[in-house]
Amino acid sequence: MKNLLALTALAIAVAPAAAVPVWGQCGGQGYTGSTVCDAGSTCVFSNQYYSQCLPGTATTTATTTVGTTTGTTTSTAPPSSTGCANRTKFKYFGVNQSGAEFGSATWPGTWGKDFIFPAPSSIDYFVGKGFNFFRVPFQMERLVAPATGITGPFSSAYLANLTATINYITGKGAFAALDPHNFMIYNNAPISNTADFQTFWTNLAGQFKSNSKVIFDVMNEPNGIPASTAFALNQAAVNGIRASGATSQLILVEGTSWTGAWTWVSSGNSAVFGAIKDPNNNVAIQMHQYLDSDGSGTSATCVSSTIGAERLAAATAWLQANNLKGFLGEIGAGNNAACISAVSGALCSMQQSGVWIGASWWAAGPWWPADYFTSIEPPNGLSIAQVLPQALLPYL
Ligand SMILES: *[C@@H]1O[C@H](CO)[C@@H](O)[C@H](O)[C@H]1NC(C)=O
Ligand SMILES: *[C@@H]1O[C@H](CO)[C@@H](O)[C@H](O)[C@H]1NC(C)=O
Ligand SMILES: CC(=O)N[C@H]1CO[C@H](CO)[C@@H](O)[C@@H]1O
Repeated sequence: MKNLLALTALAIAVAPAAAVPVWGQCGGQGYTGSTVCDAGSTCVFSNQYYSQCLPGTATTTATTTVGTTTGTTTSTAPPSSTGCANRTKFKYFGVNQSGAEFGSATWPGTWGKDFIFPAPSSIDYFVGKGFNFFRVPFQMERLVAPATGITGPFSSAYLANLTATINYITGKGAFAALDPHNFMIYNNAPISNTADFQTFWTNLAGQFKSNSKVIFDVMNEPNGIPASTAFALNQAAVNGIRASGATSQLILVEGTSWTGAWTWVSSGNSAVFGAIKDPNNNVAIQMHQYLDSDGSGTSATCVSSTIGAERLAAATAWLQANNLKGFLGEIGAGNNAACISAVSGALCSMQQSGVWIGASWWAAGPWWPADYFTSIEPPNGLSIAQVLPQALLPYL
């Protein structure tokens, strides 16, 4: 009801100018532009500061049932890609494969007790569905021991298992992203030495330089550091990777503040990451986005059925304005109608934007508890029954 009143008020207050394209802003406090959306989309109240043109016809007070989950939701986003006109498919689409980074701060830890590598059967499952991307997190301290530091030699046993996983994935024709899942923290201290970090990446990329299906994901979710520091470390890594002779593979850089898409501007990342330079011109900006109220990915309740597209809108506009490519390395949400619509809306907005080249669900992995709300580990992870067929497979 509140939504309808807000829309009515907006329509009266502002004389319509040219229509707003889908996903554009169409209202909000201080907004003076058009409140009329292009044909096929509707102006939907998001919050007091923001209304947005979303695909479809407004059903802001309707009760909608999506798929087999019943529930009351204010759905406007399409439950499948059939409602997502003129989309461009992702080049990379898949899941995170969690396990090797488990057992945080247990170094080196014991295989099978503190950490594990992804199951080949799980990789087969997703390749069989048509996915072609896996993000493989690992813990740096297991690869390069604190005793010798990040420029030291690799643990041959951990590297061998990591390489076996990567080679298994790429042997199936899919892409594998190497993901040091360290938040820009190593051995309990922030990574700050750009030269050392560059050397770490020259060494690691050197191990994989002849595998064209490997992707280098510089660092998972830096946080607690200025955007400019995160940028300098990422730029050093790009330089180090190319210096190793790995000149063709995609590199993914991540900003501070957990590389959140919805905080890309407020974190300061937007002010610095536009300057990223890759001599081989194959770099993309990796961002993460969860759809719960604090954006942490810890609650199965989504803010609304349209929150996915809304939280990505500013980041998408930044990518477009800076002529950069984006990669949504983590998205995850609950197994319910509102979240399924929100995820679908997010992926639709990305595929319509022309600037997002990939996405991956958080997460598969053999050790997620049965009730972990975004587990997509086959056969029974909670995201398998509904999220997978209704919100992910339509965007292949
Ligand atoms: C999709 O693209 C075609 C061709 O450019 C265009 O005619 C059509 O209007 C577009 N549809 C929507 C819904 O944007
Ligand atoms: C590597 O994997 C094998 C099993 O395939 C296991 O026995 C070994 O402990 C693992 N080592 C490390 C360091 O992961
Ligand atoms: C929802 C979720 O599990 N998010 C996780 C994403 O990855 C980071 C790093 O492992 C975790 O801290 C989050 O909990």
